[in-house]
Amino acid sequence: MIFDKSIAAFNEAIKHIPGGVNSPVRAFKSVNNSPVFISKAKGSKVYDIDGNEYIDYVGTWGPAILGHADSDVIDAISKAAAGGTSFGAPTLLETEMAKLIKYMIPSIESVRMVNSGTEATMSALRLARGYTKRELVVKFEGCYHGHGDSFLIKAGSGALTLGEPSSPGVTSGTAHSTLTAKFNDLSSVYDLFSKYGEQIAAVILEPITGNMGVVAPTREFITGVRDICTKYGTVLIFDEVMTGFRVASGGAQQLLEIKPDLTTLGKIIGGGLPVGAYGGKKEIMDCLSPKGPVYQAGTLSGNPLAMAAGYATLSKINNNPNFYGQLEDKALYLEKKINVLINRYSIPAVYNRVGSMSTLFFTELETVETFDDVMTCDTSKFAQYFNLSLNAGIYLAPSQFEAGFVSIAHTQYDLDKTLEALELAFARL
Ligand code: HOZ
Repeated sequence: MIFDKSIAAFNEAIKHIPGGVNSPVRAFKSVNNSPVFISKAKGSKVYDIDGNEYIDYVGTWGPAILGHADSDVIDAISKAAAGGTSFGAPTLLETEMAKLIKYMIPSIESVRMVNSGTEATMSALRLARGYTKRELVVKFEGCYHGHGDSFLIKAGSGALTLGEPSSPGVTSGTAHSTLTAKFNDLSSVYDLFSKYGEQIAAVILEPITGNMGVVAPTREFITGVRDICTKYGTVLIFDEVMTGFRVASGGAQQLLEIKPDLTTLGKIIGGGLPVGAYGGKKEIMDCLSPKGPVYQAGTLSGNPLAMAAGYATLSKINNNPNFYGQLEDKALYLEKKINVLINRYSIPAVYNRVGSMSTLFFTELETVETFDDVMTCDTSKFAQYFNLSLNAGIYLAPSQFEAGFVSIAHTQYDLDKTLEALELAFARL
């Protein structure tokens, strides 16, 4: 494949944008490459400015569950845009959106729309602190909750990929208010609660991780976390920015049958536009201004274009009783065949999948269940695999520590073409 135009575009971007990108992991740094510049996307495909076509498993990092530029979503955005792009005032669609979210995720009794997943998690944490009148928060190593100061402590995603899991710029005061535990290690949570239990406002986690790659919680771990939060009056926040409407219509909490106190959402809820949301128990949500004293606001919150895109996306999912069954069939097909290839080419790797999100971990281990397991991965092997796949027309997330996504627009032909390309990559590793 030829990437000349993308290379030139990156050289130009670097002069004007820090690192040439508006979000670090996009720079392809950890895969020793320079990014492809996207010109357009439709269905399961993205196209770069050199004219290369890729079968896309990034799905704009999760939102594109219907595929790119879904015609119903585009129609909804166009109609909304014709009526004005921002009012900074209430609209009927915001209430319809809130009702639909509550219907799909029953633990949410009241919901506030914001503009990104980062904003949702920052606001949910402030709310939990305001509600409990406590300061400490527990997060898990490798879990990523956006770039709010409190969460950039042993964080996943780009922060991990680029070697800054605890970012400079976060004050020591903020860092001291964030305690870290180990995912799938309940004793690490008990240790923190035995020392600080009465001071812990919130425990936040990705109930199924995506930002250190896909790792599911054990039953013991997730029920134990729920129980200890209940015991201490700590607000349990499920960060479902990635898993919300992705692993099931009711998110990870539906699959795991665990009710958090608050849920943060993003990605799919915006149908490809910038949206986040947080919601949960009414008693907690009622602490938000103007009903309560905890402040949070935004000119573009509940933006009419974003609501239109999000509502069209969620309605389409909600109106198709077979939606998640169809996604599961596609994702399971890939999983089975990829595991055959892993064996055939004796690749030291573990394929973790929950629904339509998955990660291929390049590790000698037999299973990947913890952050320490994730850290055994051979990132240079991943980089090789990534670049071979890219050259064969498969667009994967450019980091070992991310999830890949299958959309409803991926066809059987796409899946088989993907497997052919991956087989070539495996043969060369
Ligand atoms: N934090 C996102 C992945 N988990 C990256 C978003 C982006 O670069 O667009």
